[in-house]
Amino acid sequence: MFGLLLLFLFSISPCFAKSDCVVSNFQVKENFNKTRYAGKWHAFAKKDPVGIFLESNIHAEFKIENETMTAKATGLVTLLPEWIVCAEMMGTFNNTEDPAKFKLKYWGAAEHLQKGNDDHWIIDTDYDNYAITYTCRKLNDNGTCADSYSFVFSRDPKGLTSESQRVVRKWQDHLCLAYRYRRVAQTGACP
Ligand code: RTL
Repeated sequence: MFGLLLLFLFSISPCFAKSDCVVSNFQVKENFNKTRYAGKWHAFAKKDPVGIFLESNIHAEFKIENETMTAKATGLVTLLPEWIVCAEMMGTFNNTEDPAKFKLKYWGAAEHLQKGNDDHWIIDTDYDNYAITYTCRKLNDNGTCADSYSFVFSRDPKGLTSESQRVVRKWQDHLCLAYRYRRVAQTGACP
């Protein structure tokens, strides 16, 4: 009986939101408010997708332009072993029926940079300190993700408080990406 009660308590508490790794079951931020999300964010950690990706010194500035969120992101990318650039990327977040789920259409300021249209989910944010985003590019037949990337963003370029890091770690677990993140170096390259 006590065990059942514990099980019930755990299952209703979002902080203990264990998931089955099925992407469509992942929780996202409730009543996401893009106006509060606007402004500058610095990448604190990331989990990479397959292939070439933004490497370090990643930061992004989000704006709202007549109800639509847009962003300009910058980060270091190695295009070829001897060709490392600060990539300036633009993005438009097209709304979907869920206010925390977007279709991110992105392209580079330079023609040779990657273009794409990725799902972009805001998993959690407190707007003032941290945000965690998630993208699945390719689903497995069982609904889990075969190719994902995820960012942990911080308002403070110096990093996240241990309290924010604790919250973020729970969400990384929820996304079935625990221990798959690497810190993003912020060395002042790509200002
Ligand atoms: C993030 C949020 C802010 C706006 C944009 C984003 C994604 C950028 C990506 C860039 C990839 C660039 C590559 C360039 C090499 O050709 C999610 C940071 C646009 C995915 C791989």
